[in-house]
Amino acid sequence: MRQTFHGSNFGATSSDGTVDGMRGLVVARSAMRIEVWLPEHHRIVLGIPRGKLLKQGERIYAGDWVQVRFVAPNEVAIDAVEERHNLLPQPPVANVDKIVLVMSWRQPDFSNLTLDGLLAQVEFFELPCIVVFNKMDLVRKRERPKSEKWVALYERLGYPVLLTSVETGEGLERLWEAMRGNLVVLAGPSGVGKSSILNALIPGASLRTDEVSEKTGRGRHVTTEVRLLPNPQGGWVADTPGFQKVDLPEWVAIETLPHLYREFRAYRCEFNDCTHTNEPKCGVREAVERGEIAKERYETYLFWLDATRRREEEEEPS
Ligand SMILES: Nc1nc2c(ncn2[C@@H]2O[C@H](COP(=O)(O)OP(=O)(O)OP(=O)(O)O)[C@@H](O)[C@H]2O)c(=O)[nH]1
Ligand SMILES: [Zn+2]
Repeated sequence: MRQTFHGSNFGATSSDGTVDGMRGLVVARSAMRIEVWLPEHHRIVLGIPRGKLLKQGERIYAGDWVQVRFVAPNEVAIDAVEERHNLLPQPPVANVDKIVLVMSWRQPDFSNLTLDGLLAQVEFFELPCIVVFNKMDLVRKRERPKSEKWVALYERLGYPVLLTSVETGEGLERLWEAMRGNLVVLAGPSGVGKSSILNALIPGASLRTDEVSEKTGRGRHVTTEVRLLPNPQGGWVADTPGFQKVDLPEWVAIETLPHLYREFRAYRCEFNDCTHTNEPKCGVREAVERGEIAKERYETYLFWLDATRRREEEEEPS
């Protein structure tokens, strides 16, 4: 976790010798309410943003580190928001350290197309990520070689892969190890076991996919509350899944997609804006032909490229 402070006089000593600033982590955020964890006090208090902060249009999200001071025994004023190093949208979570991308072998069946789409989103945010293949108890003996082939493919790309089963407990110790001391967001398609994993780590926890409607000063808003749950092993886990849409979202532009397949970046093409489809002297296509880039990856790339192109055409005003 980041230990430095940017552009602030955090911790400045005032004339009476007391320390002004204190750091807090926003662990719950809804339209109506902000809860702040104070590491120095080992407790969670209510956070009230200072009027100046709101006037400046400063937004506050779960995962934000804020500078606070007590105004009541269980209440702090939020004076400033520290610079965040990333912000995941929908629902917003700031300063995410790691994405745990969960897939299953069966129920639902493993889809490398879905996984590659999710990995592209992870790359877009430049987030560290681990890939979890859950429900390993459902892999039949004769399916093992096939599953091992996929594991090897993603490991070759540099993504750490863990094989787990919430049913048998296989691989969970290693997963907890990987989630320790971070702000982790679980992502993955519906039904793969994200909620079961969270519940195995934090008994009683469940992943919230519901939206709550809240009354604010400006009328009713539909917002999703985001809460960070304390990982008993250290760190935090968001109680809402990341990348809820398995489709590539609209912020992935057609020019961006080639950069989101990490192994493509090592190759040079004749054209800087090469889409790696039918351009001459395409380094990526040559690498596919030589077997250096897996054809399974290139195929999903073509699928997502086509899907992105069609979406952009639909969006264009006619
Ligand atoms: N056999 C087996 N079943 C599992 C495993 N993990 C989860 N399940 C089951 O799979 C089903 C879906 O699990 P959830 O944890 O709800 O999946 P999810 O990813 O949170 O799904 P959404 O909430 O729809 O996003 C449940 O019936 C779980 O009991 C596993 O490792 N093995
Ligand atoms: Zn190319």
